[in-house]
Amino acid sequence: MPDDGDIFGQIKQKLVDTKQKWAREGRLLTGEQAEPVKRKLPPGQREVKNWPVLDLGVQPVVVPKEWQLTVGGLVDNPITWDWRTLMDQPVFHDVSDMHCVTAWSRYENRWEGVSAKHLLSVVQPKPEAKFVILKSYDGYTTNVPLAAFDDDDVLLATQWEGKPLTRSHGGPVRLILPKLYLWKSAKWLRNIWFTDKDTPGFWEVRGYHNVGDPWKEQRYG
Ligand SMILES: Nc1nc2c(c(=O)[nH]1)N[C@H]1C(S)=C(S)[C@@H](COP(=O)(O)O)O[C@H]1N2
Ligand SMILES: [Mo]
Repeated sequence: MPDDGDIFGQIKQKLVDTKQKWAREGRLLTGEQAEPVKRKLPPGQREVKNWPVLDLGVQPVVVPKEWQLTVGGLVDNPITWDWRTLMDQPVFHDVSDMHCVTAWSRYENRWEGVSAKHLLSVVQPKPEAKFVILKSYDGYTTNVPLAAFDDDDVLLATQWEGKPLTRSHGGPVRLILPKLYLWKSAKWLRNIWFTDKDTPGFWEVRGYHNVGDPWKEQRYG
C-alpha cells in the first residue's frame, strides 16, 4: 500500500497492480516458441529486391490515349473503358507480394489501380460465369477461376510504387492477382471475358498448371 495517500501515488499503484495481475495470469502468452526466422516464402521460391521482366519477347506499345479495355461474355453489363473512363473509377491501393514460377518472389509491392471487386460490381457477372479469360495487346491469354479473380487484393494496376506502370511491366494497365503465380497477371490488358467453360491460356496449354497457387506449388500440370 502507498503510504503518502496522494492521488498520483494511488494512480501509479493501480497501474502496478494491473501489470502484476497480468503477469500472474500470463497475459499475451501463446505457449509457443519460435526461432527468429525470415518471413516465409512459398515452397521453392527465393526473394528478390529487383523486379525482373518476363514476356514473350514482344512489348506492345500501348499509349493511354489509345488504350481500351472491353469486358464481356456472361455479364449483365458489358463495357468498354477508355483511359479517361478508367481514371473516373474509384482508386484502389494495395500492398501485396509477387510470386513468379521461375522461383523469384518480391515482397510488398505498392499498387494503385481499379479493384477487381469494383469491376465486378459494374459488369455484374451472370450466375453461370465460372471462369475469367484475360487477353492482352501482345496476344497473350491466361485463365483464372472467377473465385480467384473475385478477391480483395486483385486489381487492374496502373501504378507501382507510386509511378505509372512501365511498358516493360505491362503498362498502361495490367492485372495483378497476388495469390496466384505471376503468369496469371496479364500485362497490357485488353479484354476480360467471363465464361462457363474454362479455356486454358498461353502457358496453361504449354504445361503450366491450370490454377497456379504458389503455396501449393502448382507450377506445372
Ligand atoms: N501480356 C502478357 N502478360 C504476361 C506475360 C506475357 O508474356 N504477356 N508473361 C507472364 C509471365 S510468364 C510473367 S512471369 C509475368 C511477368 O511480369 P513482369 O515482366 O512484370 O515481371 O507476366 C505475365 N503476364
Ligand atoms: Mo513467368
